[in-house]
Amino acid sequence: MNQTMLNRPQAPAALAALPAITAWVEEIAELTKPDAIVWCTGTAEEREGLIQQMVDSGTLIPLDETLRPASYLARSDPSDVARVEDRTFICSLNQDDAGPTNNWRAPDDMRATLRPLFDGSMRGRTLYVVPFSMGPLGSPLSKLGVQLTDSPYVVVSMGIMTRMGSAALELFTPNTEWVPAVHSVGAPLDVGDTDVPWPCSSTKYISHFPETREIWSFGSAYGGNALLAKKAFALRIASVIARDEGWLAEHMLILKVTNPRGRVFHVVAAFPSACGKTNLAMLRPTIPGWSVETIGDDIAWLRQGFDGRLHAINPEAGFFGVAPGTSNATNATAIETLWGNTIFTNVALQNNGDVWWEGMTDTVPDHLLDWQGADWTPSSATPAAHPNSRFTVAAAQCPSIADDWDDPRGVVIDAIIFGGRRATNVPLVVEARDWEHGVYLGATISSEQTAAAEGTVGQLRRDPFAMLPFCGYNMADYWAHWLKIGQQLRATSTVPRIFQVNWFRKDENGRFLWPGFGENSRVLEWILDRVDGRAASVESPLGLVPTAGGLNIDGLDLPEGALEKLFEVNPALWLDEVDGTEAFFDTFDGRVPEGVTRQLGLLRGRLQEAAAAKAHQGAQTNE
Ligand code: GTP
Ligand code: SPV
Ligand code: MN
Repeated sequence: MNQTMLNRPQAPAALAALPAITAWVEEIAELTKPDAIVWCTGTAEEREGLIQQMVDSGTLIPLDETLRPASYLARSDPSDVARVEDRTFICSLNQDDAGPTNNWRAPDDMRATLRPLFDGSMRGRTLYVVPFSMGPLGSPLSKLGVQLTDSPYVVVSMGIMTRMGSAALELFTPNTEWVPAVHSVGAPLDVGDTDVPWPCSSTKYISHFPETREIWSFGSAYGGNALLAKKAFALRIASVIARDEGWLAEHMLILKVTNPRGRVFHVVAAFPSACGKTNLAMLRPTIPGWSVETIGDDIAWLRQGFDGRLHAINPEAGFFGVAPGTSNATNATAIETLWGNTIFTNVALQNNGDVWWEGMTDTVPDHLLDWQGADWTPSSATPAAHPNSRFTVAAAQCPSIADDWDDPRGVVIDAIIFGGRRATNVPLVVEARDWEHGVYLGATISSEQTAAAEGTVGQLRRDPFAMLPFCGYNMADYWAHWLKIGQQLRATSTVPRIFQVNWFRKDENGRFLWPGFGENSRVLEWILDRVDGRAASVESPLGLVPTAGGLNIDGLDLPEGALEKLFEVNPALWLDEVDGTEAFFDTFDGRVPEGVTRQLGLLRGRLQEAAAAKAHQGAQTNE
C-alpha cells in the first residue's frame, strides 16, 4: 500500500457524493498495489499524454503524419492476439444458470483463484480509473460502468470505444447501478525490471459474475478480453441485466436504410465474429435509389419503447473492426473512416510509414514489416497482418454515420436479420414465418469459425444468435427470453420481421456463389420490400423465399445456375441438420423452451414432406 499512498492525486470532486466508487478503487488498489492511481477525465490532453507515453515505451508506433495523421500501430505479444474463449468464465451461483455453452466456475472458487493473481499484479504500474457510459450520455437506455486497468493502451481504446471520463462520471449518483470491471495485464514490474511494449501474462482469466454484475479480467490486453465495456459488459453482463429487466443485449449491427420512395427503415443483424457486421453496417448499395447509413457495427441494446415498438441503441462510440479484407472494393466507407485518428493493432507497416493488410490493395507491397515487426516480402509464407488485426476508430468519424445514431431514444427496428458463414445448405435469404420461427432461426445459426477467437479457423460450429461466446446465462433461457419479448411486442404493436441470410455459400469449386458486399443491398431490398408489403414470397421448407424473379439481379453478372444454387434446399442434408440441432438442444437438459422445440418439429415435418415429394418425383422420372 505504501507506494500507492505516495502518488495519489486528488479524486474528482464529483466523487464526494460517490463513496462506493472511491471505496472500491481503494480496495482494488490495496490488492493490486499500483505505484499510482489516475482518475481518467477523457480530455484530449490526457489522451495525448498517454499516447506520448506509449510512443516512448514502444507500445505505439506513430504512422506517417501526412498519410495517416494522429494514427498509431500497436504490435501485441504474439500470444495475445484474439479473444480466448476457453479462458472466459461465467461464474453464476448455479452451474445450470451458465448452461452447457459457457465455461462455469463457482464464484467463490473463481474469487479464490483470482485473488492471488491480482495480489500485487499492478506493481510498478499505474492504475487508471475509467468511468464510462454505454449508450448516449444520460439516455434511459444507457448503463454506466467503471473499468480499472493497468494498461494505457486499454485506456486510450476505451476513450474511442465508449463515452469515457468526467462526462460519464457526472452521471453517477449514490443510487446509480454501475458495473465494476477490474482489469490487469498481469505483468507486475519490480525495481530494475524493464517493461515490454505489450505486457500480458500466459495465465488468462476473463471472468464474469452475473449475480453481482462484476467483471474481472487478467492476463490479456487484446480486444474483447481487455476492453471490458464491450463483450464483457455490453453483452455478457448486459444480457443478464436485460433478462431481468425485459430487454435484449445483442451481438448486432444497426443500420438505417432509405428506399427509393423515401421510406426509412432501421434494421439490426446478428452475425458471428468476423462474418460481415462492419461490412453490412457500412454498405454502399449498388442498386439505384437506396441509401444506407451506419448506426452501429457490433452491439445493439433493444428495448420496447413507450410507443410499444422495439427501439435500439448502439451502446458503443467506436468501431473495433477487422482489418484484413477491408478495401475500397469491399468497404470504401471503412477505408474513408480510417483516414486518421486511428489505432491499428497487429497490421503490417509499409516502408512509407503507412499500414497494410491482406486485401487492402490489389498490388502487394514489395517489402513490409509484418505484424510482429519482421521483414516481409510477397514470397513470405505467413500473412503480413494478423488475420484478427483490427482498427480502433471513433464512430463519429464514419462518413456514413446516421444523424440519429446517438439519439437517446434509440431507433425503431423494422427487421431483424440472422446470418452466419456457411459454405453449404443455408440459402441466400429466408424469411421467418413468425417471431417464434425467427427465434428458431436465430437459435440454430451455425458458422465456420474465424480468427476472431483462438480456435480452429473454418470449423463449423453452432453459434446461436451469434452469441455463443457472449451470452452471460443459460442459452436455452435466453431463447425463452426472446420468445417472451416477442409476446410483449405483439401485445401492443407490430413486431419486427425476422430474416436469415448467408453471403458465404460456395459452388463445387469453392467459389462464393454470391458477390456480397455492396450487392447485399439487393437482399436488403427484398427484405424491406417484404416489410413494406411490396414483395411476394413463396414457401420453402425453411421459410419464405423470393418468388422466381423476385430478387432484383438487374445488372448483376451471376454465373449460370448460381441463383438456383443459392436457394437450393436439399431435404436429406437438412434432415441431418435438424438431427444435429436436436442433439444440440438435448445438451440443455430439458431447458429449451417449448416454442423452439415445436419449431424443430414443424421444420422436420416440412422437410420430410419435401423429401417424400422429391422421392416421388424421382420415381416418376425413372418410370
Ligand atoms: P466482429 O467485429 O468480429 O464481431 O466481426 P464483424 O461481423 O463486424 O466482421 P466484419 O464485417 O469485419 O467481417 C469480416 C470478414 O467478412 C472479412 O473477411 C470480410 O471480407 C468478410 N465479408 C464481409 N461481408 C462479406 C460478403 O458479403 N461476402 C463475403 N464473401 N465476405 C464478406
Ligand atoms: C468479436 O470477436 O466479435 C469482436 C472483437 O467484435 S472483440 O472485441 O475482440 O471481441
Ligand atoms: Mn463482435
